[in-house]
Amino acid sequence: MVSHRLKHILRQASSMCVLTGAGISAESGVPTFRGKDGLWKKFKPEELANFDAFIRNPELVWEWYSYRKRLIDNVRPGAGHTALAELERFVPRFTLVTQNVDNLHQRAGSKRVLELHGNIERSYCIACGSDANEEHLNRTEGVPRCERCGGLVRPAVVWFGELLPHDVFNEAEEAARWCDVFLCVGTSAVVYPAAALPATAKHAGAYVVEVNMERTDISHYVDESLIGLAGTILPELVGILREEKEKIA
Ligand code: BJW
Ligand code: ZN
Repeated sequence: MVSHRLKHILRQASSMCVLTGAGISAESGVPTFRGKDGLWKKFKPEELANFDAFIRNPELVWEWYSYRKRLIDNVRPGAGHTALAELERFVPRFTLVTQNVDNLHQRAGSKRVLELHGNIERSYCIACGSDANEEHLNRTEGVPRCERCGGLVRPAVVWFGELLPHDVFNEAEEAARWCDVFLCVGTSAVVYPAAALPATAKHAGAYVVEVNMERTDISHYVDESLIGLAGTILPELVGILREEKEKIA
């Protein structure tokens, strides 16, 4: 249930920043990381999601990413992704920031997406830095090698202990600092520095709303926690703005 206060704030908002996490893609069938059915229940992040693990066992790491790439190829964006793509058209200054690597926001039609943790559909060579050709990659069994120099190719995602793309994070921080409303959707908000963005927004005076199936580490300081599915709540929020737009037109 969306409060009268939030409806009013949404209608007044001229700038909005949205941070998404794995929960928004869960309804499409992409597993989350934490929680009872999360990826980290079956797989160990220290064996799969850091650079040392990749150097130690690139076969294992690539097996895991190839499996996830195939899974993502076979799912569709959900109602939450579609709602955010529509929101981008309604709010004058709108910034979508995602921790997800699954490309589903873009596939749903979002034009500008700040990807904090990279994108599983891209890969690059750790020796010469050149981007890998995805077609070549998809034809390769096992560990892909660079077509230019023979170096090891890795997925273009951000692992633990690695820096986030500097310009992308700066832009996200700026948007958090300047927005009227900050929405935090489907993230456990435990992985930094992404998890600091809602606090940045709050300190700068934004109205911070979280959309999640359960309470999280940030629930104690947000202005509102909307507990439920992203695919149900986000279309409701967009509906409020659509109504407003139709009234004006
Ligand atoms: C729904 C729903 C539905 C479900 N509707 N909701 C100690 C303290 C503080 C920080 C650190 C520390 N030790 C180390 C650090 C730094 C570390 C960190 O934060 N670690 C913490 C875990 C402790 N961070 C880093 O290392 C980052 N880099 C960095 O800090 O650089 C500086 C540095 C350099 C050198 C040394 C130290 C620091 C990089 C972080 C990279 C994260 N990478 C991953 C993997 C990406 C690639 C891949 O996909 O394979 O990113 S980890 C994984 O977690 C992935 C996600 O983007 C990220 C966040 O997860 P997310 O999206 O929140 O998912 P879940 O599963 O956690 O939550 C899902 C939520 O959805 C739940 O709340 C559900 O309830 C909800 N939900 N269905 C609505 N339908
Ligand atoms: Zn190379």
